[in-house]
Amino acid sequence: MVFDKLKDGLQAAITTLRKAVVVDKKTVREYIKEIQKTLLSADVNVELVFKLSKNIEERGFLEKPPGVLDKSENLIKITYEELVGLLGRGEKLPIQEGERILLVGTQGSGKTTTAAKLANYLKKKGFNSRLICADTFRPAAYEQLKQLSDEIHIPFYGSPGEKDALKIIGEGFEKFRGKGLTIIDSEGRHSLDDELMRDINRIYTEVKPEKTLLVLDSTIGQRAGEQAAAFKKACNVDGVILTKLDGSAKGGGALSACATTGAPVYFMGVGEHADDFEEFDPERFVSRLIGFGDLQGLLEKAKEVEFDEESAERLVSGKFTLEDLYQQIEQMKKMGSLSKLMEMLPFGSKIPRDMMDLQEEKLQTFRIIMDSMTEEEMQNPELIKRSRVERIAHGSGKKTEEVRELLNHYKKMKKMMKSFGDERKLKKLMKRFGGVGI
Ligand SMILES: Nc1nc2c(ncn2[C@@H]2O[C@H](COP(=O)(O)OP(=O)(O)OP(=O)(O)O)[C@@H](O)[C@H]2O)c(=O)[nH]1
Ligand SMILES: [Mg+2]
Repeated sequence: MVFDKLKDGLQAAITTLRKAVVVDKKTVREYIKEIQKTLLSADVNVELVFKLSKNIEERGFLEKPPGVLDKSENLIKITYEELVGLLGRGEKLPIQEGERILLVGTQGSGKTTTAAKLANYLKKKGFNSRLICADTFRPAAYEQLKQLSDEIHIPFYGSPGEKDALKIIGEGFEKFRGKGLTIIDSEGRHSLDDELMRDINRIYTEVKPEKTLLVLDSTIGQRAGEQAAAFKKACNVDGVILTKLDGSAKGGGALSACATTGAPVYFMGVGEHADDFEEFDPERFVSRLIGFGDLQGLLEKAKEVEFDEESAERLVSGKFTLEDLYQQIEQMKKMGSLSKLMEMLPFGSKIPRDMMDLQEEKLQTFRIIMDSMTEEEMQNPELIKRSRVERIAHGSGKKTEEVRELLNHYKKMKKMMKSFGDERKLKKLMKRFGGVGI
């Protein structure tokens, strides 16, 4: 798995912190020391590491934990925020059909592989990707990209033997007649020599690509920052794609150095295969490292839902009414798929699948049925016996079996809620995330 070491280090520090009986100065310092050690071993710049640990320490002591968070949870939240801060802003690269994307980078950084990965990724996003091999330096460049294009079924243009990259690019555009989205693979040389920069500058100036992306090998660690700065002089680098993060122990250094240089990392290569390619989102990334479920995704989703503390209290104490179920269905509509949301929660796996997979349509039916119930029935569903079932079915235009199905679902949910009652965590999480509609 990508970033195993970094992840293991951070999670070990967090586990130790969570196990501490008291969170005093000593515990906090030890926790921070562990975080420092982990970041330094991932090649994050020493100054950055010290700045980050100072921030965690100061905020950890100064800030009053918000809401229901305890001290150690607050420290984890602060660590999360500081790490995200270290890795940049996390904007998405805006790409449009018809654009030309030039890939640049030093030799072996992964340009050709990345060209294919990016084309494949964008194709899956619905773009008409095309590839052009404009590397006239490496003898086998044409064959390499052609083969990759064939594998992923992407139209390709190249001209083996042709020495003028600009000519090839022009012919490629002519062949594709400006249709689709074109990704151009360019030459790479050993180091940041003048010739490479001159060639890249020439291509950049003549082609005027809408996007220029720098492909950087993450195994060079924090030196990625220098490379980004050097390329920025030769062409207007819009962003960075970091490669080989799968095997790199120095990925943390490369990522943070790019952020410091102001070169946003948009994608990461995490293997040799065409699918080993991911969008880089600092918040999501750090959530994964810290391992607190997908914290960020959950926060985003729960943002739209207003928190109702009273209802959270009721749920965990087992007083779960049909009214609560109704509210939850309403909330779920706002939040999208329940199963997606539950996957993000630490205890999500404990929820039976059939409960998570309730169809949208079924929920709608349940809502209509509940609209035909009296207030008394909503608050006290145990009252609903046979004659009431018939009345409700008739009133809502639904079948009696459907009314019974709703009642069964309600009973199951109530039982489940009760079982969460001992789980102090649920209450806390619900408060923190704004009353997740289970
Ligand atoms: N493990 C791993 N290997 C990668 C990744 N990206 C590229 N590689 C490998 O790195 C090597 C170099 O990749 P290329 O795509 O040929 O690099 P390049 O920048 O085009 O090289 P030149 O054209 O010579 O400048 C190849 O063996 C790739 O398979 C990655 O994300 N993970
Ligand atoms: Mg290449």
